[in-house]
Amino acid sequence: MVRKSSELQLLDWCQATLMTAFPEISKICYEGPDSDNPLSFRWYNPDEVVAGKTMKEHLRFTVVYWHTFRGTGADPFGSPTMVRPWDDGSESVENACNRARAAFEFFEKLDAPYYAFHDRDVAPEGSSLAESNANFDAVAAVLKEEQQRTGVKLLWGTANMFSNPRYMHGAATTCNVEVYAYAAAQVKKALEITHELGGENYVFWGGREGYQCLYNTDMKRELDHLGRFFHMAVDYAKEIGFGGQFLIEPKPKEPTKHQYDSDAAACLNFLRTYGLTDHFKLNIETNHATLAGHEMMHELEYAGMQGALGSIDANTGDLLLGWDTDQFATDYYLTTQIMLVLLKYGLAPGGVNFDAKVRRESFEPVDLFHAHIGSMDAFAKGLRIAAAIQADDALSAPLAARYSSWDGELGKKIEAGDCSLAELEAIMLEKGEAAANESGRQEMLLNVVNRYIDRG
Ligand code: XLS
Ligand code: NI
Ligand code: NI
Repeated sequence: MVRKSSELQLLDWCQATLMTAFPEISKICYEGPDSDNPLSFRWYNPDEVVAGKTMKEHLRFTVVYWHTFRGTGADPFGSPTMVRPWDDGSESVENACNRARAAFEFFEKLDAPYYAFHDRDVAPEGSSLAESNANFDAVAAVLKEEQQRTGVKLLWGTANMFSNPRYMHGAATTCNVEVYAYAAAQVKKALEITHELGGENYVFWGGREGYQCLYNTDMKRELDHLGRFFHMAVDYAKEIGFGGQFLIEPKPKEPTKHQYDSDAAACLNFLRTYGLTDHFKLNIETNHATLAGHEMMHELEYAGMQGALGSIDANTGDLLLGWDTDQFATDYYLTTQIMLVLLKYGLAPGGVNFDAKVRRESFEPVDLFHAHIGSMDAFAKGLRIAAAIQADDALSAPLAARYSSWDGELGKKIEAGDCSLAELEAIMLEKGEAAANESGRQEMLLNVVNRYIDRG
């Protein structure tokens, strides 16, 4: 049974290594929708085939290292709250290695096939770049060993170029050329380790790439530098034979007032301007979409329709708050909408990456399981619902019907670029008035989705 946190705190990690980091928890299994066991899956049945593939293949669930193994529960008003018996709280390499073993026990017990990290999540920053690189190498050796032992794979790696004070003005958009060089070195190393660990993607989230004030910002110069930086990363990946997908993660604000990669449209415009569209796709995050004033489905569709949907950071925000609360998503409407778009465009080599954290009040290790289980189930249920909607053409048939006037001769001519304003004017002068409109049937379609949600 679940232990009380006070008991867990008493566990000495030296003893715990002989035992386990999560001694009270065994592997989480699928028990079906009627199960009352909170430590079981009710909808995520990894080997069940839905829409031609197993759920495991569709969903590619990923645990993030930063929130799940480095999140402390600290906020601007209070100190850390998390109880993590395997972590001695130090910045030593030894502690980092212990933590890595605890993390893999978690991935294994949760049956998560992937994980993702920043360089500085997994290994402590040293007092020089060389020392940081050596620390990263030492922990990467343990990660590799654990990957081999468990079969858990690396979805993506990235470099944290925002926490250290050197990055106060940004990394690839900094006004300080040596900080830019330092960031380049950090990405070079993170690419090498991601490659070494068989990472399937490499992500750039803008960190502090943006501005607080335009009076002190040369926007054009900063964006040119960012474009150069990405080209150098692409060249280096080629040089070392890293074939993973590069991803940019849009976010409109936080920590800067304006982040350059503000939304999918801004990112794609940037990639096109700097000749990078062949090398990058997007990693779309729900909470970032809503901060940008978009629905997640909008951002996914916008990226997908341009062949640029790479991966998702699966979380949710609080619509009453204006910042990135990174909560675990459990809303079936949201997961259904996400899965409708993912079924349309596909997700691999991306994944459903839980860039989400437990609330600071949910401080016990078991809460990490509850959080992931709930969201894995919500995505699995969303997949089932979306697959049923898709199989019945329940949304696509009315959608096609709505545009059917474009399937006639006139529509085809316009779409083929074969028409002028004058020709269209001639047609309408002759007809005198356009054909009558038909209802958009929005309310009916919302009811259709509800019907599929009811059936599960
Ligand atoms: C921050 C981002 C971050 C990225 C990885 O808001 O979501 O967690 O996913 O750098
Ligand atoms: Ni993210
Ligand atoms: Ni985020």
